[in-house]
Amino acid sequence: MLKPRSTATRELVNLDGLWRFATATAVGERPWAGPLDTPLEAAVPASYNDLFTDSAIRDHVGWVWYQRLVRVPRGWSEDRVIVRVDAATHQGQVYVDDSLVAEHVGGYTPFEADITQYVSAGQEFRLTIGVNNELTNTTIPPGRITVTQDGCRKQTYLHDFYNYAGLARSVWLYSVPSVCIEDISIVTGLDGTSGTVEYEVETSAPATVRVRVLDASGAEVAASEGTSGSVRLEDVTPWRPGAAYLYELVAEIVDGDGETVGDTYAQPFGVRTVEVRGTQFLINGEPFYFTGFGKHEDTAVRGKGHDDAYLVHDFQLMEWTGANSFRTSHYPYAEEVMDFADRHGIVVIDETAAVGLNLAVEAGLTGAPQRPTFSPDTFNDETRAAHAQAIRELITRDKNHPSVVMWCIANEPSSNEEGAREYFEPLVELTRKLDPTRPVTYAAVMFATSDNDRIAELFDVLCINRYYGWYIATGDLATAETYMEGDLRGWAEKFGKPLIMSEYGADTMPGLHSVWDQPWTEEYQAAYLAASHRAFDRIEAVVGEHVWNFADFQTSHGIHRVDGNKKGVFTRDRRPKTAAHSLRQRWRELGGRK
Ligand code: BDP
Repeated sequence: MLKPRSTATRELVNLDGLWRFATATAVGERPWAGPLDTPLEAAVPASYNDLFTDSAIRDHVGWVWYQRLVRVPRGWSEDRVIVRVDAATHQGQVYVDDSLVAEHVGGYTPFEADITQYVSAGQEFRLTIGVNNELTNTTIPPGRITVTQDGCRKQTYLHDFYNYAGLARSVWLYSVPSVCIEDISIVTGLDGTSGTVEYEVETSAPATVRVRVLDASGAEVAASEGTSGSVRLEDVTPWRPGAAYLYELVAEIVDGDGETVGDTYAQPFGVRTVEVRGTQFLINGEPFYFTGFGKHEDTAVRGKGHDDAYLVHDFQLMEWTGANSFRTSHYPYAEEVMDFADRHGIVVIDETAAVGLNLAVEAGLTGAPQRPTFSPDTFNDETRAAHAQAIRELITRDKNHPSVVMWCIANEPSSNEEGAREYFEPLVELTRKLDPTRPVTYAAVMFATSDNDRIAELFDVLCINRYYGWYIATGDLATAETYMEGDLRGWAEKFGKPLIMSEYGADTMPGLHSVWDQPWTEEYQAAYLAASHRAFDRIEAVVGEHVWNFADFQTSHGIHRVDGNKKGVFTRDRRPKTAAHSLRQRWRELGGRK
């Protein structure tokens, strides 16, 4: 699916701003059938949860409704009109006046509808979007809805971040010509000083297609004809971590004489290769060492709402610490983030929203008897079908980003449990079929060890999440360091694959200090990271370290959370804790290499 862009043949109208807003409790069954009867307005893009003071809205389980009037530009009478929702978390329904035009499940990937037949150029229509935040055993991520004694529905879930919902990304109206370019796929390679570019252009109807490749200055450096083919770029400038370089592939639908352009779309891309060889992770044939963070889309008031100011600032802070990469824990991030990473040479491990497929963690946290994770009553074939769809949509959206060097298809699944292999094998196959060019990984939970994990051999790179010195050996960093080293050695020796420490971290209250190894203090977080780093540095197969987390973030209530998770190296408002300075020193020295 192409990101909407304005081109010589396409126009784009951004629908962000204030929309009428109401929960289903307030406006009943068919609110789209007329103007929403509500005093409330909600900002788009933003999660709705923290906008209002009414806790009934924050804790609402079910549908909420957004509505606004939209005028179709008067020049669009010959064009097709598309409405595109960048994300509706977790389920969306789009109505144009009284007609349902799109439905979508999955909270972090876009969807769109051709609404040409419902609207007229120059006229206004009523756009209503319903968003449902419910999570069940067959959604990705999963969750559970319970009903309290007084009949109140409550949403619980197995992931450690707040279940923010709503329209957290942009909504667009755009035009395309009646015969248009629907998708472009680009795969690049390096051959000495040349770059190879294989492309495929999908059109809405059979059409004559021409492509041109432009370099960063806009000069044409190659051209080809046909809906698929390959071109060679002599003296190519590769896309490198820390030194981004983007070309554009301009695809055009032309008529018979080649003079009239029916549709045109410019797709940015970078020429780079990714390869796993032995225990090395190679970008453009050179060993790459990941330094950076597991992140979240999370800020005060906006929740998961995308914000360009935070985007710029977060990348500045990452650069300041010497981070060369991050993981989109635990869901696909806004496309603006991916584009920014492409333009600024930041490497991305791109993750699906499959977080919480683990009932052992639930049992550990609640003391309830453990239910099997993979079974007809828990995570089953239907869950896997939703998971497969999440993988498809992630790859469809992000396949052309040079910054994306690996797919992470799940965070902390119960990979040591019976049924894990059967659940994951088809999903890994699917991922490889959809994209044979990128390695595939998952992030392994603490309970999954090199001895009992059942899925590690299916993957190319092993991402390992560990909390020695925090949940285990709390306050005892000498023991933590020994445990960490022993654990990682086990994986390295058994599987011979690259290891990335994809989570390690300690909750830290800014302003709390101690001369001793005292958990929650700023010094402890720095010492915890240093102890972990000593262990990593002794193991050759470790090719990266992503601290958990970049910044403090909101979670659901729990006695182990103090206004959210405090493992941020930065506070929620992006001020550095002590550990940020020590990381900066280490990572700047490492410089992406070891
Ligand atoms: C890991 C999860 C992550 C949590 C983290 C923590 O992958 O989402 O926030 O633990 O406990 O298990 O801080």
